[in-house]
Amino acid sequence: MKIYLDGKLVDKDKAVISVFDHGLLYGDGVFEGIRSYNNLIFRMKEHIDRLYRSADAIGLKIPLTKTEMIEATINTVKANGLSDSYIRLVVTRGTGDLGLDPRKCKKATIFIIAGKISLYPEEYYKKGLAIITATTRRNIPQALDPRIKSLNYLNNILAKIDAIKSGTEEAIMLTHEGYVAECTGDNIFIVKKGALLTPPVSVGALEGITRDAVMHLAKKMDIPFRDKMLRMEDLYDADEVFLTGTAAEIIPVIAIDDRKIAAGLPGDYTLTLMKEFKKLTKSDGVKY
Ligand code: PXG
Repeated sequence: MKIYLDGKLVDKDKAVISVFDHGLLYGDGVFEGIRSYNNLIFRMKEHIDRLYRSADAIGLKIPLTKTEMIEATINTVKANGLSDSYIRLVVTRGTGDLGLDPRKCKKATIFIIAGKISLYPEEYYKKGLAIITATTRRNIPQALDPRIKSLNYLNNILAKIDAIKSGTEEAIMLTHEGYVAECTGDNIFIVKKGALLTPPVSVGALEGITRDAVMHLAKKMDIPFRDKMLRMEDLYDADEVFLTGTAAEIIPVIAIDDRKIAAGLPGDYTLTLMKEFKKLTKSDGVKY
């Protein structure tokens, strides 16, 4: 396996960074998770744009232009001979010392890993997922905006532990005011009376690229779509619920907190969107 590290492609066991890197010491950095299908990198530009937006939001200067970053990403996937892959792009504040001061980090560290990911076992895509509401609330935007895809994922990991403790795979995270925000690594949608609803990102959620792709598909398919502040009652009462994310793609949810959603089976809108999304990933993307 070849890893891109600060301008070079190196073997996996040579891809090492300093213990003084602030990405490791403080979670001070940003990242992206991108997928390629059939030698096509899905929504590459959107992911790179979000990476630079996240970096901007934490005052981190990425020492590559977007074009250079795209080139480095393509070279990394190619070097690993993968036609279907999961690409992890990471930019940290860089090597500093034992102190928060980001000025001690003279140059950002950049690494790119191209490997494989499968988040949920295949059976969940057919049968649907049972999830819970986490007791851990989502970070408030005024403290750490969930729109920033930072390396500081402890908020999400604590909610993931809530999910695991209750024997499920994923958890819904509410805002401090009790509105539905998103899941630990996925956005959430509901279908109600033939319309697709999802929380606005301003509530405190990541502006998911899969979420955006689903909104485009809904438009193309003439499915009414709105973003709306949602409460748990709206979810319990929904006709369908599904999650979206680069790793998960689109996955049906059939129960929340031990309550069945409608008949407790993946719904028609969800199944249709899953099919259309699969087509999109196979035909749309940056070729390599
Ligand atoms: N919310 C959060 C908090 C995420 O981390 C999403 C929503 C979905 O966004 P995209 O742009 O991917 O549609 C994410 C993304 C992993 C993994 O390793 C997690 C994500 C993406 C890729 C890999 O678990 N989450």
